[in-house]
Amino acid sequence: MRRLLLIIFSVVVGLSNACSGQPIPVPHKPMAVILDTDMDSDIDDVGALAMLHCYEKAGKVRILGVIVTSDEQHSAICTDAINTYFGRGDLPIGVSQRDSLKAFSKYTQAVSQEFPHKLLSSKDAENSTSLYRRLLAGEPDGSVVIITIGHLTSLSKLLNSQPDAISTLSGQALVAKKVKRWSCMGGQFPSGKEANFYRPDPASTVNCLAKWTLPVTFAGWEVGNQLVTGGVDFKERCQPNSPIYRGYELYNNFKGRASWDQVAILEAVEGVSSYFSLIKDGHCVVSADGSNEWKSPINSMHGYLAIKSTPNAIRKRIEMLMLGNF
Ligand SMILES: [Ca+2]
Repeated sequence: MRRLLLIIFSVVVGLSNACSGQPIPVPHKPMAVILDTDMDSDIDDVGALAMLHCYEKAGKVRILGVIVTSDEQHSAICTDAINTYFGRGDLPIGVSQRDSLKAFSKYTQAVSQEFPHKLLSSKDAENSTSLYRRLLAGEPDGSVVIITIGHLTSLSKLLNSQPDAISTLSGQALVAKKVKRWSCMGGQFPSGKEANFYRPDPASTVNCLAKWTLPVTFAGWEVGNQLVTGGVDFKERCQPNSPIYRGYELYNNFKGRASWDQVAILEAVEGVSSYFSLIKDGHCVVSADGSNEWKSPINSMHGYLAIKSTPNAIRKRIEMLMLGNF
């Protein structure tokens, strides 16, 4: 009887919503995200990953896995330690390179030694192409957002990949079927030469842009460069026994750093919102040396960001998210 009354109540409420023209709430579905990072020489990747975990805790995203496109030997382990700190030690990590790794990061080794993680070596991580393919194959069509905050070697390898035991589709076809859009920290707009595009693998940038047919938003160098985060005021609010605190401490002892990578995360999850304008009057052309230029004619899939609100408002929002406050 109680169940019957509940059903009648639900029907009546539903009808009244329909009759009043009020939209019936649809349950929110978190956005499925793959992050592709070069967590090594710079610290903004750490801030970006912290933001992504904050969004996940707030129910905005579902992180599928992290691709580590780096030749630094502790980069993947450090990424695993950060994921573990945020309760996602289960996240798969794919690496672009397992051999001939170098040690040049100011923080990845210390974070790896000081914080728990499961991954003992990059050699134990999955190959980036196979992880990309496995994650994409397991998701509904047109649903995955790829965020790249490093150079494009792994994405290029994915796009070049051939059908295999994971999927009968080529990498390009798999991306076209499963991906919704790409948020890319890279390039300088309207023209310039930026590290993710030219160092160490400009051929991959050219290949990615040639093979990419879906919406892509570029968060250029000039945007994040205006947004310094991780300074002394951040230090006062950051949990001292966290890998985020240690990373920024080891990097430059909280002198602050531009938020190039965090912009790509912010835009990927919140859209241009009140913070950015999306310039769509042309398309991005990358030369063989990795320099880029915004040119006509319009490619409706391409857009790049410009700051619309004040840099300080965006900077504050980024730091809030880096601190875990949605
Ligand atoms: Ca980066």
